[in-house]
Amino acid sequence: MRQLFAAALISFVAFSCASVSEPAPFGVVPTSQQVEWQKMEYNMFMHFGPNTFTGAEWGSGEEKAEIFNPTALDCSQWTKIAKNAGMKGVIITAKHHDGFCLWPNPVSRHTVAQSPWKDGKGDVLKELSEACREDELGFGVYISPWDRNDPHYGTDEYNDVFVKTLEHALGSYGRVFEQWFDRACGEGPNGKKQVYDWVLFNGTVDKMQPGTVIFSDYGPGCRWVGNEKGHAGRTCWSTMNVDADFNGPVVSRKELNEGIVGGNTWAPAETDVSIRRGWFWKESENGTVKSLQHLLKIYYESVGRNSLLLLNVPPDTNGLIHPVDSARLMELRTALDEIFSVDLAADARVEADNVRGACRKYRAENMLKADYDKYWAVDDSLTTVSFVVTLPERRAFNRVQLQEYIPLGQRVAAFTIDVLDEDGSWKPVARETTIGYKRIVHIPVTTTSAVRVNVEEALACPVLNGFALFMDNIYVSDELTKLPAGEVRAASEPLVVDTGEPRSLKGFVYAPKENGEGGVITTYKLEASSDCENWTLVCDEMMFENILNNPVAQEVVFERPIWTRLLRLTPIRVEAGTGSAPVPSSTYGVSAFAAR
Ligand code: FUL
Repeated sequence: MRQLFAAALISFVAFSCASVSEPAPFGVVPTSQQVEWQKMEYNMFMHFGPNTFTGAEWGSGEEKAEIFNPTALDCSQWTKIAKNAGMKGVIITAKHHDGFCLWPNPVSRHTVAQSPWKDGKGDVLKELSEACREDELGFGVYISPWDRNDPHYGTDEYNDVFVKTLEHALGSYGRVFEQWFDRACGEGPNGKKQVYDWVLFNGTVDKMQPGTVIFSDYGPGCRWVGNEKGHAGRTCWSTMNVDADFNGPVVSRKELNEGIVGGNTWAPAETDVSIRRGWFWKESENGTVKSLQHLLKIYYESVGRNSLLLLNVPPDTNGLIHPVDSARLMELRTALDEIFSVDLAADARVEADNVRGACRKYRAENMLKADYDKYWAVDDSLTTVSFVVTLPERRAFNRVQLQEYIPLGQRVAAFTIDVLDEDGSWKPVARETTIGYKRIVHIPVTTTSAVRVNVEEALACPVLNGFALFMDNIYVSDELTKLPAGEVRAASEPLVVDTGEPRSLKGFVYAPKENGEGGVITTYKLEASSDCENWTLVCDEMMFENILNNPVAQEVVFERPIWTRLLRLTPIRVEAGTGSAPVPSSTYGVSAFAAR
């Protein structure tokens, strides 16, 4: 009789579950390639080309191909380091704004084929794509539409040249997981104007590499996070608005940073940031490699905020990753392993207020299992719901990790976390907004036996596939806030450096205030004087390259030293800074530029 009853019960559960439908996808959802892309979490960006040899951030396009001559280039050194660092893919600047191609592009006369490297027979894309395959890493390419070398740039023909460039780069080296379109252009008001055919460009990528994730400011595959400092928004939606011609609409840096709730395209944020001050390797920046603490902060504010981290590690003039950078990457890997190796909730029990159709398939325990495609879901009618995770004993932790099952869309708009106090009451420890693919919430070190997560607002019934608890004993401080503030003054005033007596000056450094207060000087004139009265022009209409996107100290080295006592930098163009970037406002000041 008991057996009969059990059989009846099982068939009842089976019958009732069969009638419970899976949650319908909500809004726009990722393609399977976008889901796989997001699961990569942490990739390597590599800026390499003529700038590596000249020290420029934006090459003029007039550099001679002869300068590109790495003495010991070894792509497998790069991929071994990326792999050991825990990264899953590599994206290289196949063509930066100076137009130089790291592969023998048949429609360009400014490539490795014209360089002395390997007697013009070398091909960085070939070597790197092979090394990526060997080390099971994704291979991606950055190909800049802005081209300061190509003679067609600024004419209708350029778009066709660019399409041929794409076809060749994307058709010659096997699978490409991401195409990086940098929309930067520093031509200025009097420069060349190129109307890009984005429909054609994106269509070409789709034709050559179906499903490849296309990066640009807006997407359509993934979007720029709105700053080059390494911070996604604390609120971070994976949706954006993209027009059919891929030309906008114009979105603010805040919208890039936070996404647009209910946007028409799935275009998650990609956080691109350099391990160094600039994007290209410079001997003088070997001492600026970001500290472990800084990199951990970036990791938490990108991967931990529903974004992918694309960390730039630029090879040096030998064609190798410098030991300072690789050592730091290994420190980061060790720290991440230590923080995330023990999930303190792995052996917990979970009980939710609601389980979809009371069906086992959607049980809350699914959140603790490694199977990505098993999730906890609730009834369609619910957009507020809680679950309680009970630990086998009291445990200490300071990170709560949550994951939404993004193949069905991003839904959660607000949630809180409570912990069980010793007196039996629930104590709130966090109030946040979005979750997305992965959210790592920082809470003070807390010792407890139970955690409660309350979804307080959602666009549709929540669907979560991950919950974990970690103890981080390594990331202790936000060292950025400790940097001394410099002198704050309006960027439009001339900046004068008096070195006290005439001497040989090799160059100067200009550092804008990091949140852009007072504006950022983008173009300037420089004069020199030995008596403070008679000024000689050193250079005019000079540009601080990429300074709006990456407003860090810029070092300008003169072609030959100047004998002078004073330098005067007069701003020609001052532009609004990236005030929306969520960095502490007192991080740096506008410092007067200093002679070296
Ligand atoms: C920017 C470019 O202008 C920089 O040079 C760099 O490549 C960065 C990743 O994107 O927009």
